[in-house]
Amino acid sequence: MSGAPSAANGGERVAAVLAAHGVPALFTLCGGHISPVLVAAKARGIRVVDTRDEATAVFAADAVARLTGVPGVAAVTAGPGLTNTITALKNAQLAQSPLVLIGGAAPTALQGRGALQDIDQRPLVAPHVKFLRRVRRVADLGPALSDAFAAAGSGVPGPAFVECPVDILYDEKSIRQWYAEAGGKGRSISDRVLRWYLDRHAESLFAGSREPFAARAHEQTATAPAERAIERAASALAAAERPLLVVGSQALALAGHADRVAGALAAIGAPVYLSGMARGLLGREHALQMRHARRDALRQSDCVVLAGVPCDFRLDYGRHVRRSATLVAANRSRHDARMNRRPAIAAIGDAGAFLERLAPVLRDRARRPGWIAELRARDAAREADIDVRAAGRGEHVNPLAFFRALDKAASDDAVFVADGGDFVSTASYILRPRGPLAWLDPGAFGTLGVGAGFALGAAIARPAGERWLLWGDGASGYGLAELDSFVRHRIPVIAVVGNDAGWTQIAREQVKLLHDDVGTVLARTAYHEVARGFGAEGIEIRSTAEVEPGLQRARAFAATGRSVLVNVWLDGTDFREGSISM
Ligand SMILES: Cc1ncc(C[n+]2csc(CCOP(=O)(O)OP(=O)(O)O)c2C)c(N)n1
Ligand SMILES: [Mg+2]
Repeated sequence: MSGAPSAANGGERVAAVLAAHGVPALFTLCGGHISPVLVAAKARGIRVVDTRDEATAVFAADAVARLTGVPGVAAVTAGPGLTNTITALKNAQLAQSPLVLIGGAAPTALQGRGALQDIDQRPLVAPHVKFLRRVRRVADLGPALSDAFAAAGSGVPGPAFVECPVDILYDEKSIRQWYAEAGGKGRSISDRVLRWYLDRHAESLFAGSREPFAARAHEQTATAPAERAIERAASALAAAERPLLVVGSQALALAGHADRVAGALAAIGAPVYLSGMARGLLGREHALQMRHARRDALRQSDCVVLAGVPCDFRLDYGRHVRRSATLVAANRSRHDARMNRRPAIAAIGDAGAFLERLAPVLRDRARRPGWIAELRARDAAREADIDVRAAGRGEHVNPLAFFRALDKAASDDAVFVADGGDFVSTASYILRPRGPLAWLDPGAFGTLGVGAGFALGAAIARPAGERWLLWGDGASGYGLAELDSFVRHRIPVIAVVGNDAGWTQIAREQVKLLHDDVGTVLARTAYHEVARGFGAEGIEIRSTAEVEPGLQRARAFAATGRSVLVNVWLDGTDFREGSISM
């Protein structure tokens, strides 16, 4: 708990609640409506990270939330500041990532009267958040923000929005003076009525704001599924010949429990596929972790546990799981647990807590060495196949060979951020995240443009360690201007642009089906020179021989606190042939 003097202005009240929750940074792009929030946050020692696009600020808050389990926070100005966040808000909602968005708004007395940047923000934001509060009194600001934190992190996590009109953020004296001036000095009856009205209005804005105010912090908690469901799941796994676990992002919603969830998986002993934020949970290598041919394994398995994974397009709407298999779904969301396919056992509650509870009940009864060996052999065969493909040489750089080299070069504390099409899908098969919470991708919304914001968020959540921002050349266009933010904030990021001069993931199918590449072609742009313009380092890699030295130079720059962009000219590959997501 952290207090604030009772006369605290609105901005200070907001900052006090952020401080009480241990918020490490406030991501923003400035605007007159939110200035008091930024100034008060800085005064409280909260790092203010200003970006070049409001979407970046929200993506960064999303990444902080995913890596720490505590809602990330962004503040944006009224109107266009807020409209620019919508894609990032939706992405966080679909990824079930808890964040708090603070939005400015026109002065309360002028809303709906044509004030600057004044729009009705509720209908715009409401579909994308799980909590929305339009604050109208200074005294309500602190409680509204505390409630936003509580809502964002509880149940199925997601974004929360608090609208803070500018006239409740400044101090009472300034606002009263402002309203007095707005009332003018006219002597007519209507002038006097206006002044009376504005005086009453100011009175209501500040009502109760002289009472003592203390910021409330909300603890993140999670509900574990019912004991009965855990016991039934344990019995089903113990009876299975080919048990299989698929663990997804939601199992890591309590980021601080990552090691405990990893320990539970090791103790359960069944083979595991990790997806989304759960990638890397078992480290770079683990005897139980399989990386390839998930579909085949799912089709073979007679008991599948989906821990925090819905049956959406990534599991072919549930069709990857055999009809006769016993399906166990552990999920905070009742809807997600049942989507497209009714599980035999629905364990409603935190998926990580489910695994933690399952391990001691199951003990070692689901360890099947023969089945594990079969899957291991298939994994090894796929790795050997990748090696063969990685050995192929063309004019420029083979993407598979590139990621094999990057996997060797990156440090043990590296965090990888994936933003793009085929280039990053290839990365997801080859790069091995080093440990828990060391891989960030957009999630179910498949949003291009998350990368720069995610890298900023990762830098705040994990100040030590390398940050690799893997960009398709198409995707890089959304975030290149943030190299400016990396440089200004002295946040070293190693950005890698997979330059195949095109939106290849789309071109691949479009050309095959429609025989035209219209709209999918880019140039071999000199992205590394763009980076230099922003004050970062730039490295160009055009051939295989340049890959290893180029990566080592990039790491050396980052180690001295500099950001660097590595522009890699890619050759075509058929590695992603046939993969299409709808
Ligand atoms: C915001 C957004 N716009 C468009 C798409 C559709 N889309 C998916 S992958 C892709 C191509 C990405 O190109 P690039 O980043 O260069 O990666 P590549 O496939 O070429 O490796 C596009 C346009 C999307 N997912 N998100
Ligand atoms: Mg591309």
